[in-house]
Amino acid sequence: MQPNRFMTIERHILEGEKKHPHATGELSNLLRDFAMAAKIISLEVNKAGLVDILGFTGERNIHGEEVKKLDIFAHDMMLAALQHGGHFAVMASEEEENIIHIPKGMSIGKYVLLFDPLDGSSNIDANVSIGTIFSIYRRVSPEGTPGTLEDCLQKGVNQVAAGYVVYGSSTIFVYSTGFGVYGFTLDPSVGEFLFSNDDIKIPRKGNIYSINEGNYKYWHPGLKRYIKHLQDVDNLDKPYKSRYIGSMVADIHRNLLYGGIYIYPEDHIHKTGKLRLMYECNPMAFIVEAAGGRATDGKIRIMEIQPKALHQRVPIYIGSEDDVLLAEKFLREYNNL
Ligand code: AHM
Ligand code: MG
Repeated sequence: MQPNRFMTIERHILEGEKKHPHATGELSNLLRDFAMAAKIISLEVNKAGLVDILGFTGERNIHGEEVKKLDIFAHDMMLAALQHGGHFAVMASEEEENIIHIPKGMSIGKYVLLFDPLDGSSNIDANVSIGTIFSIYRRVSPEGTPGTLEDCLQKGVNQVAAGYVVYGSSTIFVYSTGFGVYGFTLDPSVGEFLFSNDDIKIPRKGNIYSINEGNYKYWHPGLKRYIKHLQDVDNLDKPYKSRYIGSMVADIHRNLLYGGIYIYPEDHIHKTGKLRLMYECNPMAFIVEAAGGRATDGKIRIMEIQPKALHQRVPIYIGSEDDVLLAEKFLREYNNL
């Protein structure tokens, strides 16, 4: 189906809600709050290069106001947009060590929010794509009480919604509640996210691999052989393309549309990988699986891993199903040689 060009994200969420007669509308409201936070972060990201031109000095701008680092700005904006709605019991962010309680005086809701406010932040100064990632769970602790760490440490399979925003050549918001994956592109002239990608499905097999190849010497033998296999014209009609932005959210978004595999492996330096289970791997796994893809740590489904700590890191192999399956096979066959 061709997306309706004048369907805003707000209308799309409302239409989706009508299909679920028992929906309370709460999830819809909080997704709308996200869209608002994303618009504000997007505006600020677009101004990033102007900081020097406008004479900002790092700590204070020309008005004597404190200049926040963009990832801290994004973190604060997410809290500002989402804390007040009464939807959440507790939150956690990649930028904060501990769980974030809802401030006193604000109502406490039944959902739990985990987010990475600005992923790929080393790319900001070079005008390269970055993103925001979020994940929503239902609380497990009793309603009406403050949320707990246990609410946050749920397996990815318990997510009720997840999504991301890529601030790239344009800003795109992608979300899923488990049934279909939908994309909305920000039209800056009207300040609205307009429906651009209906029911995104990842190709069953792609021809792109995304991995930091600079770490080759630290890799285990199975991964070395797998990547060599993808490059080897003796095994394939055509070698795979190598594409690595260094912003997970942008790399996975591209592979979601074109097909392929994204890997941040465990290796001799990164013993448990680099990326965070709760803020990066689970939400991206939820989206990619909802689009028909696969996400594992090389053996176990990402969303089946029982989290032990908020900032836990795990290896990740994510993307087109056949590509991830083949990577797992190489790990099984060659890692212990
Ligand atoms: P960040 O959360 O500090 O931005 O780090 C996460 C990022 C991912 O977006 C990206 O894929 C990865 O780190 C890149 O790491 P490396 O530079 O080791 O390849
Ligand atoms: Mg991150």
